[in-house]
Amino acid sequence: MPVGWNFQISKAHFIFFVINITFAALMLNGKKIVIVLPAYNAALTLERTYKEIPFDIVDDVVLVDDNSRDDTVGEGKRLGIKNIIKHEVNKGYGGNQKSCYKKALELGADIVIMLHPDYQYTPKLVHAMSSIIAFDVYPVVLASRILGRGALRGGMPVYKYIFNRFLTLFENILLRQKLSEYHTGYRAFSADVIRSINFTANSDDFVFDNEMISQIFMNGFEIAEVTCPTKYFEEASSINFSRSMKYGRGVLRVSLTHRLHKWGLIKGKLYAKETL
Ligand SMILES: Nc1nc2c(ncn2[C@@H]2O[C@H](COP(=O)(O)OP(=O)(O)O)[C@@H](O)[C@H]2O)c(=O)[nH]1
Ligand SMILES: [Mg+2]
Repeated sequence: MPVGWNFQISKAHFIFFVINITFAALMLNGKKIVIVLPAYNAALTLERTYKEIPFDIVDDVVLVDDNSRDDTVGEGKRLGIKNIIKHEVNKGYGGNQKSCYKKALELGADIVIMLHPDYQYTPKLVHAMSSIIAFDVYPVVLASRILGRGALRGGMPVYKYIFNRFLTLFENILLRQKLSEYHTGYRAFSADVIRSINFTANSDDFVFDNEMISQIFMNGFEIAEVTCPTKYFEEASSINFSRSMKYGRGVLRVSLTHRLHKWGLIKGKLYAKETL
């Protein structure tokens, strides 16, 4: 009977409509948000970090274990994390993030948030950071420990604070930007930004983070910052003085390369237009 048939269709439409509305309400402006956790010996802090993730807007979590010596993977499975990647060899912090971003793009993320699983940065800022991107205010957001006054009070070692300030000043001058810091491990990106930069060309070491910011600015994107509390405790910090020095030298190199490339004096290999 045509009338009954029409009624059936409209009922189906109605259900479809309700489901859509429900999903849209659970998402942030219809955006798929994926949190990536680059992990190395994070078994002791993973649960605390994971439990604070706001799953009212976060759709997926990716845990990449860089061949930890502890049972980070077992802990991730116990918590029910669906996307776990284990590196069979230790690739380094940058190598870890490469796997993170590839997987997040594969999952169809619109917004990707990189959060250290060492519970150093509060997941409670995920809403704020995601909103800035989801509503097209800025395509990248960094959670800055330096914007407020709490970095030293929160336990950041004095030498790290001084290096942070010095490297930030140097980098701001050479990149002609005005960030409060380039060294935070808490960052949110629109997936379009990640796709537009050749992040696979970056270092596998800590300087990866800095190279990524340089590539983002080189491609003409703007970066926003939100104030983030600083928390240093034993399990949250393992980088020692000599590794920090190595990172610092890398930052100086990235900043100089950025400027020389901008002036057209060299061709920086990180800025070649090879995208995923
Ligand atoms: N993949 C990988 N990650 C590492 C390694 N060493 C440290 N990390 C991670 O890099 C991030 C920053 O290191 P962390 O010691 O917390 O630095 P800090 O908090 O700035 O003092 C953390 O998420 C660590 O788990 C490593 O050898 N390989
Ligand atoms: Mg840390």
